Amino acid sequence: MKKALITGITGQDGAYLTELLLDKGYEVHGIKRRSSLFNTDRIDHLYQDPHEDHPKLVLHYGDLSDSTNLIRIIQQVQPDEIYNLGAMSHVKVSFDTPEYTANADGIGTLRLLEAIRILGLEKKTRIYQASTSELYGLVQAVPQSETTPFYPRSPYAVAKLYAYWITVNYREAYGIYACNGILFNHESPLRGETFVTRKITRAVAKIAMGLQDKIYLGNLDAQRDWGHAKDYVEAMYLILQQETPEDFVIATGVTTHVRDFVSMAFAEVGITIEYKGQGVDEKGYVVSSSNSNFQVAAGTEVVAVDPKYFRPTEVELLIGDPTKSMTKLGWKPKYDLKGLVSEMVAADVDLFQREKLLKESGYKIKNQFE
Ligand code: NDP
Ligand code: GDR
Repeated sequence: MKKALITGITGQDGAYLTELLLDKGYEVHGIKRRSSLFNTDRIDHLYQDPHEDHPKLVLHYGDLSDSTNLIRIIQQVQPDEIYNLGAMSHVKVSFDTPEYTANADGIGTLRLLEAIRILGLEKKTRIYQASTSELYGLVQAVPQSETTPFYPRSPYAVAKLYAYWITVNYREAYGIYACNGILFNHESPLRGETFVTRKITRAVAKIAMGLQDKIYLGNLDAQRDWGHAKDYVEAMYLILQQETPEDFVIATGVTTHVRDFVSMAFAEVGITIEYKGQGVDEKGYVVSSSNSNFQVAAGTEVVAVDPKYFRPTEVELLIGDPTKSMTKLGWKPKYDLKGLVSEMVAADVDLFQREKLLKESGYKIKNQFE
């Protein structure tokens, strides 16, 4: 039985990858951070009582900023594969916490690679590094492929640039099976609530149900190549199963404006919106019509731009070229954007039904400190 160790197991990708590897018969070990609240929501359905004989999913406390902890866990687990998904992954937040981001996202990768060396596991343990389309940053050429030059535009992307190259360097210097997956944006109902897609689908559900009036967004002109996280974790697995270690772009090859994602999400609840703006200071979107299930009056402003969500330096256009992964890995996405948006909006509508029912029955959800 193969053993995998996943950093970032409590995140969106960690949850889908855990499910995939358990299905494939792996014993999965994950590193979770100590938190003052439970932080394992996304993997609770996969949880196994540690008192059982040979549980297939085992969680270890740890952090990418702590070498001693990483070395100890890797020594104990002796993994065949490490998936380094742990990161401070929010681009905008990285401008507020640049040093922490460099430590976790950049040096964290070095710590894992060094742990493999220190423990003499160069020939046993394969490692996947969660690299990102943010490396391309300021557009040099499109579509972006494995040979397109990088030009990172945020502390997050700069930290990930270090992680990318240290992974390549340890592969070349020490013969470690170490690979970068350069993944373009991928989303799902498990996506963190502050990334733009999930922020939009949650707001659309709440607005349609009368639980929220409006959503404030930043740059609506940005373009992203959005795929489904379920498809993308499959690619991570495939990258570590090849004969020789290489880096791969994982993308759909289709790009969409943030403003069009907004319209698509509203369309899922039967609301058509019209853009009234002439620029960031103008009015946002208003409803032009809505169906009978979700009543939002025509003319209501449901989307507005708030410059507080702008980034000091933005990545305007991402569109990936997945030719290499399609030909060498045989990878092909099963979801398209329409299916992804549909699934995300439906999941959020479901989520907020409960809140709506409570509100309708006059129940006020009280803050526990009131
Ligand atoms: P999430 O933000 O959902 O998850 C990040 C995970 O990293 C969480 O489990 C988080 O723990 C953990 N983490 C954060 N800081 C540390 C730390 N210091 N030590 C250990 N663990 C830490 O990200 P995704 O699942 O979306 O992404 C997975 C990886 O892929 C990330 O590295 C991201 O940068 C990268 N990536 C993501 C893309 C995407 O579109 N989703 C595209 C390309 C790359 P906690 O739950 O406690 O916060
Ligand atoms: P990104 O994802 O920065 O591409 O990084 P995000 O969803 O945060 O932003 C996508 C684009 O939407 C614009 N935008 C907004 N973004 C957020 N978060 N909130 C808003 O209100 C908003 N309004 C407009 C952004 O400016 C941006 O252009 C994600 C992360 O998962 C990274 O970890 C990963 O490496 C990359 O995808 C690939």
